[in-house]
Amino acid sequence: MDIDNDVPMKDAMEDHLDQAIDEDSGGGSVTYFNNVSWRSVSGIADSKSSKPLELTASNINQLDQWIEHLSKCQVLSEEDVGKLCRMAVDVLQFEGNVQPVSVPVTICGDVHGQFHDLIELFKIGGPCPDTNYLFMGDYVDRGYYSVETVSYLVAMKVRYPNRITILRGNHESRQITQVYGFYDECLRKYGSANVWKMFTDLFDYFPITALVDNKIFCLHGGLSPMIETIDQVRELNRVQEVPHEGPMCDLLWSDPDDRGGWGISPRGAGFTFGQDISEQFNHTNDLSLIARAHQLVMDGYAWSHQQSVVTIFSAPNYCYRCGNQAAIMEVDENHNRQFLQYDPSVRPGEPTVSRKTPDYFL
Ligand SMILES: [Mn+2]
Repeated sequence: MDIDNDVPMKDAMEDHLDQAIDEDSGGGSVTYFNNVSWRSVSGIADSKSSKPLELTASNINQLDQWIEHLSKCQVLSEEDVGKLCRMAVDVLQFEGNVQPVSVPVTICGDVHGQFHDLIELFKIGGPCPDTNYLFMGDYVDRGYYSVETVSYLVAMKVRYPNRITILRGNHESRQITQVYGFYDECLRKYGSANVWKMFTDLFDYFPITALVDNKIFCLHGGLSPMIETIDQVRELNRVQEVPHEGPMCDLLWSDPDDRGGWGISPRGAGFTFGQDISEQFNHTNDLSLIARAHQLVMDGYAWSHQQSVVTIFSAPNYCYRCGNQAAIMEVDENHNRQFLQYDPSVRPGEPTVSRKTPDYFL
């Protein structure tokens, strides 16, 4: 794959500069490509099993080979992606809408196809499966290596299902990936939309939230005016494309805000929610914290609502030009929290971008 021939990210994104870089639009302002043909590809869920995938010696051997290959930032064959996605369905379909997670665990935010920075994340946080990980979505779009990034994380999930949790972000969606890069990347790297179809079908099975030791509620976006209790999240039917509105949409799209109460989101999907909302939700559900991702924060993490909510963003120098640090949050056996910050990994041949972003841009 000759990455040098790609249109620079900067040019590819000019069309979207009217929107703030961290505020993807979920509303009707984008045009979707309705003429792509993907429905003819056989579905990855056609042979869904009635019980969770058993890790046989041959499965493990295959997965270890794929992980080794992917760790060098090399894509799997289309056939192997199909096998991987079918295995992943038989892991993820048995997880809950609110997937229980135990401490210790390291909680991570958006990655957005920045594969080399994901490898840096595992260097900073410790290798999986020695360290338990919880990723809060947005693996694809924006960066150059969405295919490698999501293939790697899904392979790790299937290989170490109890060591890594991967939630769904608003970019794990058929519609959003057609606008922000993953669809085009699949076409470029595979010559057809088949791999995109397989992954976006798989995304329907990703859990939408996780609950760390019954105390830290983790999700990509934020709260919903239609959800008061965590049990209400458990009742949702999550196996579908991310809807344009409603509770599942809100969980993947909403943002905390300085204003109290519910507000209209500038993203065109989800809501903004104030400190009163966060405090009520944490009180009702006996939580200590809401951990979420979804927004670029310059230090890689940011507190809101007097430490009721934390935002974690794990794509350093987002879009190769934002100049932000990335962070992950370690939660130890005693629920002590520690943030680990990191800068972009340096790699030859990548565009060099100033770390300093002018104020007017953000
Ligand atoms: Mn997001």
